[in-house]
Parts: sequence; C-alpha cells; structure tokens
Amino acid sequence: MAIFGKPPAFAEKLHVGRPNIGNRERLLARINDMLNRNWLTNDGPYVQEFEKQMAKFVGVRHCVAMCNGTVALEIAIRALGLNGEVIVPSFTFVATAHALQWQEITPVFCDIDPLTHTIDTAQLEKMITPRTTGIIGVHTWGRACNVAALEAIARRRNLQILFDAAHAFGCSYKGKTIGGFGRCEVFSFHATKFFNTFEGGAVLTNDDALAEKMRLMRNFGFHGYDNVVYIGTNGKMTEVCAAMGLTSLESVEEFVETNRRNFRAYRRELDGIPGVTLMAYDESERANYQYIVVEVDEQTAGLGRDELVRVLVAENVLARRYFFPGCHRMEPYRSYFPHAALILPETEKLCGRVMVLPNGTSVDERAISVIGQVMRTAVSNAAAVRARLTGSESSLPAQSGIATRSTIG
Ligand code: T4K
Repeated sequence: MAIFGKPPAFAEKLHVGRPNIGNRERLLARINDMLNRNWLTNDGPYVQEFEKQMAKFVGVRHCVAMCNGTVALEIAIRALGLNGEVIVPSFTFVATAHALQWQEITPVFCDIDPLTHTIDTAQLEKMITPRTTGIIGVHTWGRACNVAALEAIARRRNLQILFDAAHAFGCSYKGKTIGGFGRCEVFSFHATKFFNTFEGGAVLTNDDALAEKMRLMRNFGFHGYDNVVYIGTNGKMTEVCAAMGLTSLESVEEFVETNRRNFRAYRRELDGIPGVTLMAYDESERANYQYIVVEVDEQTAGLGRDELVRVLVAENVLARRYFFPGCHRMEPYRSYFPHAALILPETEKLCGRVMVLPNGTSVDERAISVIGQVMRTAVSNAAAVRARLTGSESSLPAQSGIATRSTIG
C-alpha cells in the first residue's frame, strides 16, 4: 500500500466527478455552426432546441435553461415568492442553502432519514413556524425524497414546495421521471454531473405562468427591449453550453449504462468488507447511478471514514467526503445556528461516515477491482494502517477540501 511507501496503485489521479464527454465530432460541428451563425447567447437556437428536447425527455411542459444549478435555484425561489424561512435538509451541497440565504431567506435545517439520506418528513412538520413559506426537498444521490409526503405537508400547511434535483436527471419516483414534481424542480448540468453542459442548469415545471416569469427573470426581468417587469438577473445559458447539452443528450443512455456497470462492479468488489456498506439503488426505479456512495462504520471496519479516504488518496483515488461537514457547520450558518447539530443527529452521523468513489467513463472494472482490493486490504490490516496514519500525518498527499472535524469545530 502507498501509505507504507509502495508506489500508488494508480499512476494518474482518479477523480470523483470527471466529466463525461459525448460525441466530440458532433459537438465540434455544432460549435462550428454556432460560430458561423454568430449567435452566442441570449435565447439562441441551441438553447431553444435544448429546452424543447429536455422538456420532452423529462415529460414536463416547460424547461427553462439557466447558466448553472445555483442560479436556477435562486430564480425558482424568487419566482415562487419565497421569503422568511424555508426548510431544507442540512445534508446537501451548500448551494441549496446559499440560494436562499443569498436572498436573505433563512434556510432552516432539517435532519434526514438515515436510510434514504433525504429530508426527514416527520421532523420537518415540527419545524414549520408562522415564518415558513416553503420547503426544498433534495433528491440526494438521485434517489427521490418522499415526494408524496412532502407534497401532502405543503398542501396541508399552505407552503410552496420545490425540489433540488441537481443529482436526479434521468431518475424516477414511483415510475415517473423526476422533473415534474412540486411547483418546479431544479437540475444542475455542471461538468461533474454525469450529464453536463459544461456549466448549466434548468428549472422544469408544468406551470405556464411560473415558467414565463422565470424566463423573464433570467434575462434581467426584461419583457421586450425597453421594458423591465421584474427584478431579474443574468441566468442565461450560453449557446456553447446548449450545444454540449444537446450532444450529451445523445449519449445519455450510454452514460447511465457505464455508471450502472461500474456500480455493479463496485457492489461485487466491496461485498463483505467489514464495516463498508455501498449505498443501493432501488432497482424498481430509473436511476443514473452517478454516485458511488459508501458508508464506513468505524467500529466494525477498525478504520474511520477519514482514515480510509487517506488510504485511497495515497493510492491516487481521490474519494470525496460529500457532504461533509453538513451545511449547518459551514459559514454563515454555523454562526447563525451554533446549536443546530443538536437537532440533526442523523446528519451528524452520516457526515462522519460517508464518502463518494469515482464513477463515469473515466473508470472501468479493472480500476474498480483495484479500488476494492485497496479498501479490503486496508480494513484487513486496520491496526497497522491506523498506526501508520497516526505516525505520518504530514507525509500523505494533501487533498483539496480535506480538513479534519477538529479544524471545522
Ligand atoms: N444542489 C446540489 C444538491 C448540488 O449537488 C449542486 C452541485 C448544486 C445544487 C448546484 O449546482 P451548480 O450550481 O454546481 O450547477 C462539485 C460541483 O461543482 C457541484 O456542481 C456539485 N453540486 C458538487 C456535488 O460537486 P466540488 O467543489 O466538489 O467540485 P470540484 O471542483 O472539487 O470537482 C470535483 C472533481 O471533479 C475534482 O476532483 C476534479 C473533477 N473535475 C472537475 C471539473 C470541474 C474534472 O475532472 N473536470 C472538471 O472540469 O463541487
């Protein structure tokens, strides 16, 4: 093992979130056409085509393409008129919370169900106050949250409900493609997503008026040349991003198939490693299998998640601790709600156990087999690994974004 001075298992770094690139010739041909047309952004023909195809793929009336998932969330939140407090899970990428706080709306952090990693609907009900105006459910890892329960609560308590579906493109809930639930759903097409438009995002909705409002808001609120009717921003998707999106769409089934094959290989390779559990996907639903999510039980494995991540990083496998340490432990939320951890026990537990392994077209079954062997060997030799790591803090390669719990507080 590399931590004992051997060469790393991989000469090149293996990343979580390596982009999938579709057919390069098709993409370059589209970019050439775009340059010939001299139309680069502002609701160009590729964006319009992308929106049409996306709406059809998901089976909703409207797709409003945006420059990224975060701005798409911000625009959806503003268009729905949210204010005061909005309930979100703390176990999510910080963009979900920031999209609210950016508009001076307070994200109220709710715990998760430890089995699904999505918002705990029982706790959520108790967090509703007179200031609450909405709920953002997050389909974490592409596995749908309890949409039926959330929609029922929203109806009963007169709240707006939208979904952060950043991970869930191509996934289903009760057999229906994610994208059409709640008032609207927000996708991210960032480079690290299995389906990407370089940077990009979209809001999907069946609500005609809401779609129209978001279209205006993403273009500074302009309605016609000289007439501004809303506070708006620049949320437009560019033509080159839409060209990438159209090209990615042509390969989407292939990307899913690669992810699924890799997921099954991981399932084989990690099987029976004590204390190491691979998150399952519900085979009765459609999934994109993007995230290879592993939980580490330190008692059983003899090693904690952070130790296992360090072992993998030394082998050039850049496993990530998504979503460590939880939004409630990041600024400004940590200062706003210093005691939030007390009501987020499951989030706290998961943030200390979870890691994500590389997937997508840049890994294959051979690489996965080696990753599995590294993890199995580490756990089989837990005591020696721990002793080595304890004695050699500074000799391990650093990974950006890796900090220990004690440095976070
Ligand atoms: N809601 C949720 C639930 C989300 O997960 C996200 C984004 C959003 C909302 C917001 O959507 P966007 O505004 O991003 O569209 C990454 C992504 O930047 C972010 O999109 C994603 N979630 C999040 C889960 O992961 P980082 O900070 O971990 O990215 P970074 O730069 O460390 O990249 C990850 C790995 O990918 C690296 O090891 C290198 C590799 N990589 C990355 C890029 C950009 C490449 O190999 N090539 C590349 O071009 O956030």
